[in-house]
Amino acid sequence: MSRALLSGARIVTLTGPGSQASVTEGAVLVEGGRILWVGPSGAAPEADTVRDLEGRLVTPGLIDCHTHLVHGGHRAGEFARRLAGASYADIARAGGGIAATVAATRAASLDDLVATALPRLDRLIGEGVTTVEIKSGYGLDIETELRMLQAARALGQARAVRVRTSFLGAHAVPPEFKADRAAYLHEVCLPALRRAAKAGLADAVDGFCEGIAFSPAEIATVFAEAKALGLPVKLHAEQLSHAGGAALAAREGALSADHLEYATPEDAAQMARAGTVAVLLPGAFYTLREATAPPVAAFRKAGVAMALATDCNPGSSPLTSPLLAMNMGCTLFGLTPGEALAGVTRHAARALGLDDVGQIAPGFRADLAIWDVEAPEELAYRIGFNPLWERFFGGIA
Ligand code: DI6
Ligand code: FE
Repeated sequence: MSRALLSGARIVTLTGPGSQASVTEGAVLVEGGRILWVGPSGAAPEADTVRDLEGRLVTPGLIDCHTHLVHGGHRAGEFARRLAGASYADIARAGGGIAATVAATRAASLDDLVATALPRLDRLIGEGVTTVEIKSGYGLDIETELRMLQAARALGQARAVRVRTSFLGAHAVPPEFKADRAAYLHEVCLPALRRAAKAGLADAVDGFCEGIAFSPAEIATVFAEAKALGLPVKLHAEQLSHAGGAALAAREGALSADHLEYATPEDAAQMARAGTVAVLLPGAFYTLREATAPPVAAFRKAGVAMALATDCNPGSSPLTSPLLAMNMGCTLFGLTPGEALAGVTRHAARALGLDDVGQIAPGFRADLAIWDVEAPEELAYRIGFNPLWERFFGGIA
């Protein structure tokens, strides 16, 4: 196997405790798609090829751990309605919102879903993303939920990127089941989940715990099925109100609870005990012009790992820039630039239950982003600027 050395780098390994983003001068040795060695350039082992990075910054490849990348249509019309004063919940109650995207997604073929998601995926990849999570949740019938997950898998074949899927059948109650929520859960959501699991289409199970979506008791039913199928869980929790999702996620040992604008210090304490990652989604906070930010200080104090993601979706977060998510995480939520970087690398890996990405250390996958910047803070600091110089996926540029 050939050994490739990247020398003369400034490396942010993200291996330190918490969210330290300290820079070390050095080299990374890659073999067989994995990192074999990290250390000072002068002490590097023999390699077949050597590339001088001339002081460029190397971070782990970015991980976008919460997206709804696969969907039909767009909702630019709703954007205009919200600007004119309608709230996200008003639009949802009037049959727009998620239901509008459900109609467009049901009408889309597998090929359509892949083709329309590819430009969004390419934007993420263009900013150094090497792992992306993609959810279902705009089908809300068995066939379309499965088709969304198939599209997500196809995206992972179409591009050099690792795709992790989450089944999100409990995203909204579709219009045809408004009068019988229990029937939706038992006749559509749970059977779809079983089929997705059997076909190997779901890596995790997600839900939307909210007044306009599902109650903690309803989500618990879905989580019980996930457990029976051996799948990890995660949850959209406390986004628009405090509905009890964060505590449920912690009780169930969820990988992550996501959004969390209305989470409390008590929720933070329970999440810390359970090791549940807080996934912060400033794109949705910004788009919905929310006034209540997630309790970052409480998460920090309790020792909850904080991840950051785009939440790329056609309604509340039409965002395809993890770098802008980092900037917003700092400016809107008060993260430090170091926390923002850990949020799209080390902690995002944890939110997906992955232990071979998100850090630069021997044994980890050689998923790397090389940036034309001097300091890691620059990644979060600039707005609308992309300094990616090169990206390695499994050691391949
Ligand atoms: N919370 C969100 O922000 C997205 N889903 C969710 O549960 C929004 C989905 C949409 O508006 O289409
Ligand atoms: Fe989401």
